[in-house]
Amino acid sequence: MATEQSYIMIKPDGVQRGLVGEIIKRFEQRGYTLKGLKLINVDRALAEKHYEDLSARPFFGALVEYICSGPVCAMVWEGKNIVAAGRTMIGATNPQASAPGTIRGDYSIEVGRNIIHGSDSVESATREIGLWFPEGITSWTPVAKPWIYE
Ligand code: 3AN
Repeated sequence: MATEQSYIMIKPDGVQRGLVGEIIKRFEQRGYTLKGLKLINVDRALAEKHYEDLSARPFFGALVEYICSGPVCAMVWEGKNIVAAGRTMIGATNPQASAPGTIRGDYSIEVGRNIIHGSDSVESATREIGLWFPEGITSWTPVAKPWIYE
């Protein structure tokens, strides 16, 4: 099985609202493997680099301010189809369009406070993991793997 990884980040509003445990629980219980985890204050340069594709959008300044406004929980999750499946678990960008049962659909109301980020493609995931975890991630294989994958 090709292992896929995604960069998942709980944004400052998710951390401040005490949703770190709930969000980690959802990915763990689904069967995905946590490969990187840290709580960090984000500097402007890193936030701007992460969101560079959105630099021409009118909300870019507010978005960078928001990401730098408090600690974020930066994570790498691994498993089959984690990029697309992670996006499904997270829900639509605008929480008003996020289905109940998704993270955004259950815990957020506004697009500018949508509590979590997930890579939107395998290529973005590779770029984002390199950006947020330049020190590398942890190599391990969970013993439960044969009970999650056939
Ligand atoms: P997603 O996070 O679902 O991949 P993107 O990459 O289009 O969505 O947007 C990145 C982030 O920019 C969103 N998570 C949200 O915080 C913010 N954002 C996107 N669209 C808007 C908007 N119309 N107004 C304010 N913030 C926005």
